[in-house]
Amino acid sequence: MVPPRALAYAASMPEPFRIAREQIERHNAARRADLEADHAHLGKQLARRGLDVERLTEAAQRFEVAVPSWGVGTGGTRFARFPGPGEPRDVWEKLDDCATIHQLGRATPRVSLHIPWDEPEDPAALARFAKERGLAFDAMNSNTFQDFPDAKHSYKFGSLTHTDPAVRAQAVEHNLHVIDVGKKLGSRSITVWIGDGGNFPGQIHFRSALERYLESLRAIHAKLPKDWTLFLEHKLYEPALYSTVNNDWGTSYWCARELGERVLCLVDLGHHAPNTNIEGIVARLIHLGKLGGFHFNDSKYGDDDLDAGAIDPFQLFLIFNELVDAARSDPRFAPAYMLDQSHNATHPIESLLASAMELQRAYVQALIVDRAELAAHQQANDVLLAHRALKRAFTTDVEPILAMARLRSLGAIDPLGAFRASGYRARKAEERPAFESSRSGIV
Ligand code: RM4
Ligand code: MN
Ligand code: MN
Repeated sequence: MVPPRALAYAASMPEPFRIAREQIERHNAARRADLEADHAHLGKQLARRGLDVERLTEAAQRFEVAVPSWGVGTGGTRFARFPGPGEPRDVWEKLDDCATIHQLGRATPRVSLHIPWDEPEDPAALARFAKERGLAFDAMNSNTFQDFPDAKHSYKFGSLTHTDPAVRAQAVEHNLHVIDVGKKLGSRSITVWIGDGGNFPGQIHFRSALERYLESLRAIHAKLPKDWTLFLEHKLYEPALYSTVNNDWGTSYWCARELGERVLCLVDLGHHAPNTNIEGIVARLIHLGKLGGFHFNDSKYGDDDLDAGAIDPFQLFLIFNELVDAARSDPRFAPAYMLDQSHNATHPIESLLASAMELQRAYVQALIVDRAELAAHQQANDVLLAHRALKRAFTTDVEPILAMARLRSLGAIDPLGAFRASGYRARKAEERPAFESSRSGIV
């Protein structure tokens, strides 16, 4: 199947619709005076707390999180997917949507690709295409959790940990291929998440499966470019429903430690049992020097892949509280931030915009925690005041800082409002008629 964008080029069709700079300027002009007043007022309030609103606004402007290419397609559940009109049909159109997200929100300059879902025929052309749109590539993601038509071996019973060395070799080879593609795109990391595990007690020998995992990772690590990082992503369950090989942060940590310095742990918020203290896990991994990055999302029951901050914004804040705390003592501390969400019921562009904003909010709120005060209350065992010190930051409405950061970075004061007013959705629905095999998002 020839990708639609290639067809479009062939027929020299008009360039796809983009939101014009003037549209955003008009949108901002109508909101600017109110924002300036709100920002100045918040500045006065924060000054009373010894905080400089300008520095906070600059910090908000610097905040970045990568978007997942698979997040711009409509997601689905294992029951059904309800694709919306105009959803991207290939990696080029996905990048167009990612560019729109960054154009309005200014916090998402990088895209994380999934191979082979996003396999580029010509990586150099894709890299140019992204650059033209002000985008770069973040971590690459390998996929050995499903079978693809040309594959020799099936991953039905595992990939990197399969009992058959031939299947493991194929999975290792795939990861090396993903690294190769990533090198051509300017990426510097790969995230390995596998679905390997068992559905029934007795199916898998726990200890040998973990040894096989490590052995396969060693083979990948041996060929990892020197300036690359390998992220290990643990997950409690699913698709394996009884046991999973890399099922928790402890296992992930042990593997990362066995493998070497350039192997770090990646925390996907959805990959824990309900009510797990994820900020505690984050603190542990920071302490052990193995926190590599995040897949941000939110959840209520399982790996729900709901929008970051949608269910438990306080948890998100507490995670950023740990991150900000760690960055104070180590200026080089810079874990990779990525979103990993599935948008089943919302427009993906809107959800990704809103999610990046929620992360930025949690980050700025964490920046305004009075750490000296918090430390003093902790030292004195003043439980309630220590807690209040966090709550005071969490309940501060920092929206004017976020909006001002966007305005100063040439984004939209109200990205969702600007997106709705832009006509983007209707134009894409016309430009991108669904074709039979078009698939985006996770089902
Ligand atoms: C997994 C995990 C991985 C993502 C896949 C699609 O649950 O979160 O990061 O690549 O889903
Ligand atoms: Mn993930
Ligand atoms: Mn997941």
